[in-house]
Amino acid sequence: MRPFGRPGGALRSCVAVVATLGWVLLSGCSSSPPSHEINLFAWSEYVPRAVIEAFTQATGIKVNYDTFASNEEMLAKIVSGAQRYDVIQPSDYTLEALVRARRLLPLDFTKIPNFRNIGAQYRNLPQDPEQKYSVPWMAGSVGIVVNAERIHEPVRGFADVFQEKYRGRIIVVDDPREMVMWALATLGKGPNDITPETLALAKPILERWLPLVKVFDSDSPKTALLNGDADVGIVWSGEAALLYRTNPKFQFALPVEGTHQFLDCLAIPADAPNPDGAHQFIDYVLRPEVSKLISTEFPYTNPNLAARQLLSPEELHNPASYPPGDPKLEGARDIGAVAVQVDKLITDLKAQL
Ligand code: N2P
Repeated sequence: MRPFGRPGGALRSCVAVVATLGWVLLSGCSSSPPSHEINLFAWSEYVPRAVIEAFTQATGIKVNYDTFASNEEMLAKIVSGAQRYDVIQPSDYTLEALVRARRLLPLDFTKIPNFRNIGAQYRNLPQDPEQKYSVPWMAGSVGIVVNAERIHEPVRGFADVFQEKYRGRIIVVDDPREMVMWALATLGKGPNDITPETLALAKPILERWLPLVKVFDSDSPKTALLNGDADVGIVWSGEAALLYRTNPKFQFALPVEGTHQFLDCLAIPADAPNPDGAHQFIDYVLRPEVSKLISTEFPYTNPNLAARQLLSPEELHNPASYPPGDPKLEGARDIGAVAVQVDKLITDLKAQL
């Protein structure tokens, strides 16, 4: 959990990361691990331990799993070169930035036959239009969870969450890009409508909102709701699905102002020490029965349609995992150099808390 009011070092270093990403050399430096290991760098609360162990059982390849809690934290580490990874897990807009900066290895899809399980609507998206560098892991959205035993009025949108009466009862994911998108959504602006001008409009809104928040936590936002530290939250949809599964008093809604759909992917860095092991891992997690296990432990929207067929009716009817009506949501795109300003805005605002 990121403690309240203390922006992480990763956030600060993101400024440098985004500025340097474009010209960092591709050359690696440290010695390669033996080919029976891979280094995986993925979001926390996203890759089941049992899946990693079963992969090692099946292939003899050990997986060293490091976690991150934001795209910016991941980028900072990749660009620093402090550690070389074989498989990383960027979201859409960060995948796009990594492709542009030529930081990724083109995948050999002859080694990933299970890619056939991925639904057409999750392929060839703008961040990787020729589907050269990535395979989808999970999709999802960011929505509102309310503990309906403690909050009795409807909370339909971002503006409903950030009300004075909920001061000290709110948990949000600790993610600058997200927070800016929420504020802009209340002005009718889309997730990619981020410019210095729109940021200036978002600033007074966020100045009002952030002091109301009790907990900023991207790793496990469900926890504050489960333990009663918060009664309302803006969280990853998979976390909301876990809450709903625990107790349907945790109700989920897509914000009326609009939200985006994220697509988290697997990719191989250009300097990966063990690209062959990385391909084996990627193909393994796309097996329907393996992907089903991932969905069951972390119930996001599974882009693997063969795995979806293995899910139970309860899993498929969880409204946070599979929102009724399958709404078409826009994806987040790389916003280039403005990303630095997004991070700075939130870092500065949180420093005042
Ligand atoms: C998993 C977080 C989901 C990441 N713990 C949202 N892109």
